[in-house]
Amino acid sequence: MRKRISIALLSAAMMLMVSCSSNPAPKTHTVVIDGFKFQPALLTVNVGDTVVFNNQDMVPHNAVAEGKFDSGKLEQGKSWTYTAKDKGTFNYICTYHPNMKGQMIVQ
Ligand SMILES: [Cu+2]
Repeated sequence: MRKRISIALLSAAMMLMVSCSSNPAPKTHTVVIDGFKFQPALLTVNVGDTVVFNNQDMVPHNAVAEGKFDSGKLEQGKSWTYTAKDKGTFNYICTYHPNMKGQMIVQ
């Protein structure tokens, strides 16, 4: 009887440790570039998450946060994946069309 209780306690303690120590699993977010817009234009992610930029427009675009990330030229249908490493608020643009603006908040 006593042994059974201690095993139950041990497994409960282990479950608690697992749920407390692990960060939330990384997520994948998608920013679709369509109609000369980043959609969504404002995106909040956690460190470790990945963000896929996918260009659906017929013209090339990019996503550039100066000193932070640069997708390179994205032709129609092409994707680029960024893994969020540093916390902060990052404004980015398409350098071909500087009126295209987006913001990524990494927390
Ligand atoms: Cu563009």
